[in-house]
Amino acid sequence: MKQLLAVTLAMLLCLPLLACAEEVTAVSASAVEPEAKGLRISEIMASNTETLEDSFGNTADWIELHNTTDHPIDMTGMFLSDSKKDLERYQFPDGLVIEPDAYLIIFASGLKKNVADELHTPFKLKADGETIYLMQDGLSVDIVTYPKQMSDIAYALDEEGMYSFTSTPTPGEANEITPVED
Ligand SMILES: [Ca+2]
Repeated sequence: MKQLLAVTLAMLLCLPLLACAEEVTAVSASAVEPEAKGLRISEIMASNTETLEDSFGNTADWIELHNTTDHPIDMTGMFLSDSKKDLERYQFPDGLVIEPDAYLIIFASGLKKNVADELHTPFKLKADGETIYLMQDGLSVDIVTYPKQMSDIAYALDEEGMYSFTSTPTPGEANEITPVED
């Protein structure tokens, strides 16, 4: 009887500890989410020959971001990269804000600096496919790995949250998925 009591007591004592441990785990899990969660890499074009021109008249590769949240997102301290070994290849300008449901275009032109109001990353997008990382404080906000791309065909997020090829590129606007004909 004494033994049973001891076991019961031990269990009773452990219960709050277990509950406590669970709570701590939950808190730390949510704490590792980046502040900019909900900012998506919504569309890319890795082989742009006539879809969109930058201010130089060049048809550089481009990346579109979409703020899918209902609050503005401050891009200060955020990065884009195409290399897992260097996740901070391109840093967004301090104080740049993307409003709710707004889009932002970044030219992956290979230029070393932004030009006026235009954003340019020092890397280009490989048409054969690669991975793009959107980072904040060492945490991934969004990552897209894309396959081999076709000229002037965009790779865009559809309404189900899946990426599809589309022959209707929409840089800076809501995506439109038009299946590519063979
Ligand atoms: Ca778009």
